[in-house]
Formats: sequence, C-alpha cells, structure tokens
Amino acid sequence: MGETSYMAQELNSQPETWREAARIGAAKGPLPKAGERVAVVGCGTSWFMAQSYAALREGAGQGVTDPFAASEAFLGTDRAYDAVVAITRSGTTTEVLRVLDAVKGRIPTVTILGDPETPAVEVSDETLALPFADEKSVVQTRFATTALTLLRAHLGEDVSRAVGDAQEALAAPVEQEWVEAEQFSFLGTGWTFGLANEAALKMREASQSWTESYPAMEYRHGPIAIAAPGRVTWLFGPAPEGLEDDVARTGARFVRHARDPLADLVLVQRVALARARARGLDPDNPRSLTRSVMLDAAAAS
Ligand code: F1P
Repeated sequence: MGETSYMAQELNSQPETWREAARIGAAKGPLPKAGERVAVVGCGTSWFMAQSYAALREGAGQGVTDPFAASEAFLGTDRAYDAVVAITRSGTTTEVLRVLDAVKGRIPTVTILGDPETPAVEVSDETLALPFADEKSVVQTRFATTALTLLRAHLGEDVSRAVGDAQEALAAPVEQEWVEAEQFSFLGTGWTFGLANEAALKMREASQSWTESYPAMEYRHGPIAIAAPGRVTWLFGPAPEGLEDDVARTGARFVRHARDPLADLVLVQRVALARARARGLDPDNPRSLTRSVMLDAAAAS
C-alpha cells in the first residue's frame, strides 16, 4: 500500500503516458475520420472515457458520436453508424466483446486496449494498443486518461497544456478536508461530464466513498439537496452562472480548478488514494471488484 501501491505508481506516471499517447493520436491511425457516424462503447471507467470522447468529437464538428455502456448499446441498422470505437483496458470485458462480435462484418470496429494479447484483438477489425499504459492495479487511472489523451490528440487538440497541468496536479496539495469529507458530488458540462462520472467512480472503487455525479446544470434540479457542511461539490471545467453561490449557500465546499479538467481528474485520483489510505484500504484490490468483468468465465466456474 502507500506510495508503493500500484495505483500510486501508475497514476504518477500519467504525464509520460499522456505524452506518448499524444504522439500516437496525432499520427494517422485506424480511428474514425471526420464526418463518420460513430458509436463508442465501454464499461465502467472506459464507458466514461467514451462519454468524454463523444462530446469532444461532436463538439469539434467531426461527426455524430454516441457513447454507450456496452451492455446498453443501440447499434441497429437504422442508426447507420460508420464505425464503432471500443475502449477496454483488459481486452476481456464480456459486454464489450459481445458488442464487437455482434457488429462484426456489418460495422467496422476499432478497439483501444491496454493488453494486446487478449480476445478483443480477435474480435476487432482494428486495434490501437497502449501496453505502456496498462496497469496492475484493479482501479484504473492511467489507462483511461491516456486513452482519452490519445483521442483528444487525434481530434486535433494540442494536449501539451494538459500534460503540464497533470504534472502540476501531481504536486498539488491534497487538502485534509477532501480526505475527511463525508460525501462528494462531481459535476461537469460537455466532455467534462464523463470526467465527473469517472471521478465519482474512482472514489467509490478505491475508497468506498459516497459519491454522485451529474451534468452541472442538472445539479440544481434536485441533487443539490445533498450538499451540506462537511460535503464537497467538485466541478470540472466551466462554471454555470450562479452555481458556486448556490452551493456556497448550502454550506458545502465548492471546488473548481483552472487546470485542464483531465489533469484535475488526476488530483481526484490522488484524493481517492489518500482516502483509501486513511481508511486502511488496499486501493489495488478494492472490495468486490476485479480487473475486468468476465461473465462467461464466471458462469463456467
Ligand atoms: C472496465 C471495468 C473497469 C472497472 C472494473 C471492471 O474494464 O468496468 O472500469 O474499474 O474493474 O472493469 P475494461 O473493459 O476497461 O478492462
């Protein structure tokens, strides 16, 4: 545990893995071209990266991009997708493999994965392997953010500021108030909503914390009732008008940083790790979780 945990080592390596991903993303590769209609699928963390990518791609005017949890993907012929992008660190997640298998021969697929020696390779038309970002910790940190960095670079974004901000986020103080807070609500708009979902999941997985996540403009439509002293509302990206004041009135702590939102997720990963440590939990082996959900293997055993 502690600094020697895989989670700590892996999350600390993010600036380097992002740099490498930026190089790969900027090169011409098998990812969808501008104008193509794309469905992007994943489970858990990978689904949330799919959400962020979809919002970024559509926002950049590069074409319709729909994110789906792999188990809830609508990929019927009436939707006329030109490509399916799958994101999976393990390459073994059952629901992702099922989607890839179901569309085989009908819609071209490209899978971004951590481990290239896995069934996802067989079932995908194309793959983009990021073995340098694969992880030993069950809790994903660098694979997810590295995959998203690659996708940002592929969309034409200059990610050098994000890399610098990640370095800074690794050195920023983790406030004791965040380690002790009773509850966190994470908020985002556009592509940062996926980051909010991922921040909330990270905190649950690594530290069994009570967390929620919402599109920022949805927060006032009910969820703000949870905000109270001793709780934190953490916003990624631009702040909707008046939201900070509305949260302040509840007595909850409002957190928003100017750094690149993906780099701010790195700080949340560190908060999750600090909360795990404070509770005596092993962040590499969270309760009830495995590196990947393999339903067929579970059924066979
Ligand atoms: C997806 C995933 C993880 C989650 C858990 C189970 O894995 O849902 O995000 O933390 O460990 O698997 P993958 O398809 O990206 O390998």
